[in-house]
Amino acid sequence: MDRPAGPASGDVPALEIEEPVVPTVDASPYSFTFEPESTALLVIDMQRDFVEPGGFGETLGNDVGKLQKVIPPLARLLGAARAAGLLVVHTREGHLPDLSDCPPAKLNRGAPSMRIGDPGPKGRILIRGEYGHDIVDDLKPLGEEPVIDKPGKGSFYATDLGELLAEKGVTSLVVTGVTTEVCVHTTVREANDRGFECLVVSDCVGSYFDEFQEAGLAMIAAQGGIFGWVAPSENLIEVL
Ligand code: C5J
Repeated sequence: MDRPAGPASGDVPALEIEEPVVPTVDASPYSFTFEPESTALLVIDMQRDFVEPGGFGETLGNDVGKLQKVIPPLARLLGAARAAGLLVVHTREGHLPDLSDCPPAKLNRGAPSMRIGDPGPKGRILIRGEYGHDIVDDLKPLGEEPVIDKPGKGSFYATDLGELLAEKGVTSLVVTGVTTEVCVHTTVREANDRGFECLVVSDCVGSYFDEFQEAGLAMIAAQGGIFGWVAPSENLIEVL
């Protein structure tokens, strides 16, 4: 019987199959691995209202300078993530001009120097469309990057973030922004329940309170990573 031309099967050289390199970040409580195609960088609420004088954060009696140290490392990470082709999603906390999406409990709570909607030096406090509500210049979103406006602390509540991430095939989130124990935590906790693998970047999240920053990060990685992983930006940038 005719045999097909070519070497006998025993002579076929073994094919060298290259394993794809999966980026691995040195993180706590153990290494975080991710596929860049299914990972998004989430930049939470880096708005003038939280990080600059005259905004919502300051009306609550906070030292906004504490959040400004997040900007340089986050700008570097943002550059590296964009260069690596990661999806970048920004969020902004704020309300409609008529306050119809602001629960009375949020509006009337405490004794701030100005309330949500009051006129401040950067426009009406925490109101969409105002100068103070927008993202700081150093972290300005690029045209194609989604910006999610949210009325709450969590990034999923009353937004289409869940649908957007599903549509883009995102399963892992690199989480940055402010504040660690409020909007970052609320978002990471829900993201974890929704099945996302979350890496919180320790020097790219910030709090007005040093003790909350420390405890907030510890809570993420405690109990074997109950909400996710924590690593400094340099460990992530190294592998992007
Ligand atoms: C707060 C936020 N702290 N973005 N908002 O009220 O964390």
